[in-house]
Amino acid sequence: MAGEPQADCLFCKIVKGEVPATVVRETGTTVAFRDINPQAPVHCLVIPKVHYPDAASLAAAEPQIAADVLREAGEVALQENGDKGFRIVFNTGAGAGQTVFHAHAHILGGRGFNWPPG
Ligand code: D5M
Repeated sequence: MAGEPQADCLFCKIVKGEVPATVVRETGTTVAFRDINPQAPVHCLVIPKVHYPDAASLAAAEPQIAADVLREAGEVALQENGDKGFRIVFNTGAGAGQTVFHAHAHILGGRGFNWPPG
């Protein structure tokens, strides 16, 4: 069923505590943890506890939870990087570099960023 945990999903396993992660914040609907392969001094992921393959499908099915992810992105940035600014990235689809197919927001901070992004 849509949103149900997937047995073969790494981030569902983090939600269930079956795979360890350095959790920095948790709410009823989201978990935020440090990225294992940081691309900036601050690099956290915010994921919904429900399973959707990407941010767009999450937003279509569960707009309130998608809003929760965005709100938590701001809270994580504030907690980890103060008010110095941050970048939110939603890689969506393999062609855009997505490698884990459970919706997640990258929260990046602590350095400068280029535009257009790479
Ligand atoms: O980003 C997927 C991200 O997930 C990538 O930056 C590495 C991160 N990752 C993968 N495994 C783990 C674990 N176990 N803990 C923390 N972070 C992890 P994507 O947008 O799909 O390319």
